[in-house]
Amino acid sequence: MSVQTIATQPIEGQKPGTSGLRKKTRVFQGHHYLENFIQSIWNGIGGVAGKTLVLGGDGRHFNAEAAQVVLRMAAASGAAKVIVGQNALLSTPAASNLIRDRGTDGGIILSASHNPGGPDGDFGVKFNTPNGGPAPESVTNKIFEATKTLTEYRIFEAQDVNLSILGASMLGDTEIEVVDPVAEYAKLMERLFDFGAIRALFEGGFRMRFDAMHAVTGPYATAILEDRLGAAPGTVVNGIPLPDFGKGHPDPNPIWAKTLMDEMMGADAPDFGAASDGDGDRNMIVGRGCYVTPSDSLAVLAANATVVPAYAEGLKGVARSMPTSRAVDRVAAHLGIDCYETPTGWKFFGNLLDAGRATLCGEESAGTGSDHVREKDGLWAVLFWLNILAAKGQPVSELMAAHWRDFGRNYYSRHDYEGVDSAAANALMDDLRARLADLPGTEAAGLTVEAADEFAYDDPVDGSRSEGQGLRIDLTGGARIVLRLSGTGTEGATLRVYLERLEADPDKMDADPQEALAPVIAAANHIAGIADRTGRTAPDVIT
Ligand code: VG1
Ligand code: CO
Repeated sequence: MSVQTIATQPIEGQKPGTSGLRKKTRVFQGHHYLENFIQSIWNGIGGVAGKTLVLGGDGRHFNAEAAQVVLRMAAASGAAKVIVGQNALLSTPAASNLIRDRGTDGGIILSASHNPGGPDGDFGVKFNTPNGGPAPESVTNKIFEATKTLTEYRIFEAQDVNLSILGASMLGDTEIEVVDPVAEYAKLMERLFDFGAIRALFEGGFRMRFDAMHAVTGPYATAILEDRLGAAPGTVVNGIPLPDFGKGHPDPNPIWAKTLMDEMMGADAPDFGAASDGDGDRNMIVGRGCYVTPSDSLAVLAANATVVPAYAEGLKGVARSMPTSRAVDRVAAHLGIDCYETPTGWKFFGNLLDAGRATLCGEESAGTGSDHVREKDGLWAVLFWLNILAAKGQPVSELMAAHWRDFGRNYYSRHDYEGVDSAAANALMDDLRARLADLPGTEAAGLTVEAADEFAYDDPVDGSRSEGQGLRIDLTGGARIVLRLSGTGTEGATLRVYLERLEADPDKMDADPQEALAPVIAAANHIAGIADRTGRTAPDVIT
C-alpha cells in the first residue's frame, strides 16, 4: 500500500448547491471528478490529518465505489479514523447523529437525496460539519474555491475495505470502523418518543403503511416500526434499498408516492401512511383519505409537541424556510415563541438549532426536523405523528380539521417547471426582479400586490448575510407567491412557484387546494409571464 499523488486540474462547476454537489452519475464517474471534489473538501476544511470522519450514503448506484475512494483519500491525507455505515449505508439523519454522538470532525454523505438514481440518474456528495449539519455557505464557499485551484490529489493504492463486516480494521494508519447503520439511530428515537404509547396504539389494531421507496429508510423503518413498535409485518413496503430505487423516483410526495396515495384514498385504507426519500431525511404524511401538506405538518407538530416526552417542556422557537407556508407562524404566535424565516436548505437552520433559538424546523419540500440532529429527519417526523395520534386518539382527518378551526387553513401548493432552458428561466427571474419595486399597488387576476421583494437572510447568530434567496410577492388577504430556481437539479433549470392563501372561514376549509388557489395561480402567471417565457402551459409536477 502506498500513497499516490495524482496530478489533476480544476474541473468547472463543482459548486455545492442547496444540498451538496449533485450531478449526473456519469459525470461523477468521469475521470478525476469525484477525487477532485473530495480533495477540495479536505483542502477547504484545512485538511483531515488526525481527524475522525463519518461516512455513509443512500445506497444508490456508485455509492459503494465512491465510498472506497473516499476511504482511500481520507487515509492518504492522514485521517485518524473513519466511521462507516455497514455496506456504506447511512441515512442522512443517522449520519448526522453519528457525527454528533461520536464527537467527530464531520462527515461525508454520498447522496442525491430525492433525485432518481442509477447509471442515468443522479449522484451527490455532501460534507457535514462537526455539529452534524450540512456545511454552511462559509465552508462550501471555501470548498468551491479549492476546486478552482486544485493541482493534485492524494489517494492510497489499496484493496477495497470489506464494509460488509462490522468492526475495526486499518487502512494504512487510518482506522476504519464499520458500524450498524440503524442501531444508534433507533436508540435515539427511543429516547425521544413514547414508544410504550405507540406500541399500545398498534396493539389496539392501528394500521399503517410505510413506503420506503426502495431507498435507505427501509432497514430503519422495519427495525423501528415492525420490530420495536409491533406494527404488523408488511407495514413497511419497498423496504429493501436498491441502487436504482427499483426504477422509482424516491421523492415522497403525492406524485412519486402515488401507490401509497391511492391506497390511503381507497376503500379499507390503513389509518396512517408515510413515505421517505432516497436518503431518509424527507417525510410524507397521509391519513386515511387525508393528505397533510409538509407546511401543515410542521404546524401540527409545533402545536402538539408537548405530548412527546422530548418536547414536553415546550419549544424554544420554530423555524421554517421562506417558501414554506406561514401556518406554523400562527402556532408560534399562539405559543408565544419565536418563528424564524430562513432561506431554502437545511444548512440555514444549523445556527438557530446550535444556539438554542429553535427546537423544530421545517420546509415545504417534506422536510421536518428538530434539535435532536442537525438534518431533517423523515422517520423522526413519522414517529412524532404516531406519538401525537397515540396521545390524542383521533384520526388524522379530525386532527387536521380541528387544527384549521383553531388556526385557519393555509391552502398551499408548489408548481415545478422542470428542465426549463436555463437562459429562459434566468431571464424570467431577472425581469421579475427588475420589476419588483413597481409591483405594489398593481392588480393581477383580481388580487392586489401589497409587497414584493427579493429575500435576503441575515443570520441572527453569526451575522452572515445570504442574498438572492427567492422572489416573494404578497397579495391581498394573506395570499403569497414565491418564485425561485432549484439548487438541486441536474438538467437545465427547475422553476419552483410556491403558492399560498390563508382561509379563515371554517365553512371554506374543505376545498381542493388547486381550486382554492386558482386566483393566486392566475396572478403568478400574469405577473411572471411563466407560459410566455418557458413555453410551458402547465407545471410538470404539482405538490
Ligand atoms: C430542494 C428543496 C429544499 C431542500 C433541498 C434538499 O432544494 O426545495 O427545500 O432542502 O431540496 O433536500 P431546491 O434547491 O431544489 O429547491 V434533499 O432531501 O433533496 O437533500
Ligand atoms: Co433527502
